[in-house]
Amino acid sequence: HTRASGHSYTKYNNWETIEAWIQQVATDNPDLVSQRVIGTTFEGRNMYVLKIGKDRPNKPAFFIDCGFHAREWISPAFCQWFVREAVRTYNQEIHMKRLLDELDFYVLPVVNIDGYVYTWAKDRMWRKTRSTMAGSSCFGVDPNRNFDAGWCEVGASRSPCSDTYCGPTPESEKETKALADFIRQNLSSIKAYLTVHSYSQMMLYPYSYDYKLPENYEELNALVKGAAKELSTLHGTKYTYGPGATTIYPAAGGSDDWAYDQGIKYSFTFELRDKGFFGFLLPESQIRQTCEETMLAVKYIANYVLEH
Ligand code: ING
Ligand code: ZN
Repeated sequence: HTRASGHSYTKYNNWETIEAWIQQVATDNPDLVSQRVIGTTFEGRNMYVLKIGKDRPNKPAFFIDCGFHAREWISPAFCQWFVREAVRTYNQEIHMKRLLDELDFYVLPVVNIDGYVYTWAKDRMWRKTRSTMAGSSCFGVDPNRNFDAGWCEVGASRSPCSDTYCGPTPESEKETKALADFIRQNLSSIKAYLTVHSYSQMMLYPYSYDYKLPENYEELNALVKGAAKELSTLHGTKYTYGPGATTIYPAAGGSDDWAYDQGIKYSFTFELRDKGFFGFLLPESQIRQTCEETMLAVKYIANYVLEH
């Protein structure tokens, strides 16, 4: 069922199609899915969060966002896939039923909508938001350098023309402010945070803004080690894992570090396929396999979170 005109889970969908799909998936699955607008982007587009789970009081929650960086198209594709698999398998798989009976998933399918639209219309390799700055002719802030976690201290730039521009202040972007406000408002229920990026096949956890390790470092490492092993069982895809600073590069202002410091002890960044052959231009023919294997990792982590 669940169809919005032109929408496909095995193609990259433009924002108009994703927005119609959000309405449709909520309308078609009223017992499991609800939708709300958590803010608007710089250019005035609605930002949506889908809540997926069986309605029950005092449920813990798992927050997942996609589409921080405009050109990482596999990321929004994964969020759409996740929602479809959740509603499709609820009545077929005891594991998914248990997850949705006992957890709520908040899914934000595209954070940086303006940037995503820009990659469809003008520049496929755009990364940042599309905000304008007084005194600069360059556009946009890197949303993953814009959170208040060691803000702009390392791996970020104060130059508005840089691709890693941290912005004039933390949460200067309407998009990051809306996301941070939503998490602050739901902090008592949110037990896990996952932000989905591409590419390089990595599972990262805090910290990226510093070489210090999180207090539950050993637990997080064992957890992503298990998730990476689980992911690899499907197609043999290899993921590396570890703290952001030493596994990918030191970078301040990222959302996973911020969420962790808010008290969300299970906080991750996934970097999906591939390892650079196609890079951001991952062919549509790889959407299915990428999303299927990533589902295994996300379900593995969700199960763990549920039991702890
Ligand atoms: N990688 C992330 C980036 O924003 C990252 C890596 C993760 C940085 C967590 C900081 C914190 O640069 C991509 N591909 O965007
Ligand atoms: Zn990214």
